[in-house]
Amino acid sequence: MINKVLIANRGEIALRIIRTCHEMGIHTVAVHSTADSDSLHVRFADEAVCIGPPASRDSYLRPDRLIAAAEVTGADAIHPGYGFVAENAEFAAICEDHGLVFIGPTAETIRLMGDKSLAKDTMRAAGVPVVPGSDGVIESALEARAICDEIGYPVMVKARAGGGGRGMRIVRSAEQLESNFNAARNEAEAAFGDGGVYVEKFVSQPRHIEIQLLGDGQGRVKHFGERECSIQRRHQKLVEESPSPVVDADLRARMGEAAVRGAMAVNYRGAGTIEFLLDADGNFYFMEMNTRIQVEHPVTEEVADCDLVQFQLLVAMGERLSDTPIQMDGHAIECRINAENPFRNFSPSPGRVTAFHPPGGHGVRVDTHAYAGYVIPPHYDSMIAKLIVRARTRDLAIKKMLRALDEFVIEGVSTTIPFHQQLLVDPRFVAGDFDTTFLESFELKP
Ligand code: MV4
Repeated sequence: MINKVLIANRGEIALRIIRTCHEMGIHTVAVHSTADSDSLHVRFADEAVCIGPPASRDSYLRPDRLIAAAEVTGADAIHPGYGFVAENAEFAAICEDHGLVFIGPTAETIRLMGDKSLAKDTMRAAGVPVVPGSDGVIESALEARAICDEIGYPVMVKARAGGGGRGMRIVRSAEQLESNFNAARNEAEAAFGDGGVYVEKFVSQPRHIEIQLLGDGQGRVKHFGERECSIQRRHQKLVEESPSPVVDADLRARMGEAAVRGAMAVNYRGAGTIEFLLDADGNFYFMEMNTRIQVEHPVTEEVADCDLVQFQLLVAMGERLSDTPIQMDGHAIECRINAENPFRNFSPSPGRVTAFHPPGGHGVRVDTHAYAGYVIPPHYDSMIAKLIVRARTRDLAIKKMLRALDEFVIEGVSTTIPFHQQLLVDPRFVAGDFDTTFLESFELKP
């Protein structure tokens, strides 16, 4: 049994986790930096512990301080949320060593999926489609040359320690290979202290489609359909939806089955996501596995009518998954509201929120830690709210989102609301005709 959970996070996700814990009768401990003393997660939790100064590396990223806070408050589990220590295998192992339940997969699984090359090898061995390329990491440009001549250009050189778009290079021809290969290796060594790279065929203009998974670590894994996440800017998602406008029941079944097969191969425990690239011909390929609850999990919760954080807690307590299939219904869209100025290259806009009026009504959900008078600190990411709507069809969901965006009042800081208002009336977005390169050519009107 878990009686008390320490939430090793801040912002909206800390609130999100506290809410589910309290519904389940589980006590909560918030941790916070000195910059977050007035945050809602501190007020909503049963107890709070200050773990350091504003910089994340001195507070939210410090395993020793998180473990000490859990020990002094008598917490028996730690929920990492997303970001910070959520995919830190060493932290998960430290929790286990201290008799604390890490709410997530085993340290072993986190480590395996954190190595993008090993993750790919694992998925290939499990029969999950992967992009053609090298078998594991490559030691020399000469070795890369032989593989690339076989698979054909363009290719991508990816860092084993990368992920989320970090440490990647496109190589368009054999002449560019040696210089790009060496540059990628040096960059990876400098950025991650790990120069291991691998190569694969470049998939042009793919969609990013991910499958939500839940495993019980006892041999059962379920999927909750897909999320369409192609609306991204510099590897930051801005809008997510479920279902994808291009995924039909057959493709969903095949992608879901592949993702479940991959997760079963590692006897996955907890909530996780398998990201796929979907090409223009309808072929899908494993890209990465995220071993955490993700920012965009609410769109799945809305269409599957479930609480994924509750599922995380239940499987962490050893509960088995039932084999009743997940029923999905309707359409959900999430817009990330960031304190950024979309007219100034999305530059951060921290500071005091002088007025805050979130939208409401049927099918509207706002996950936020902001309030009138809240001061957005400059030290953390700029997301201040997630606006999620749910309706019977995609068209109705878009209309509802536009109505909700129109109602949303946030004063004192710039936000991405005007960006969303223009995106959601773009004919290509409305038609579902977009891929991961869409925002490169999207022009925001002044
Ligand atoms: C790719 C790719 C095309 N071909 N791999 C970006 C994030 C990282 N997880 C992998 N990424 C990509 N890998 C091959 N073989 C294109 C991307 C990519 C991308 C993927 C998903 C969402 C947005 C993207 C933006 C640029 C590149």
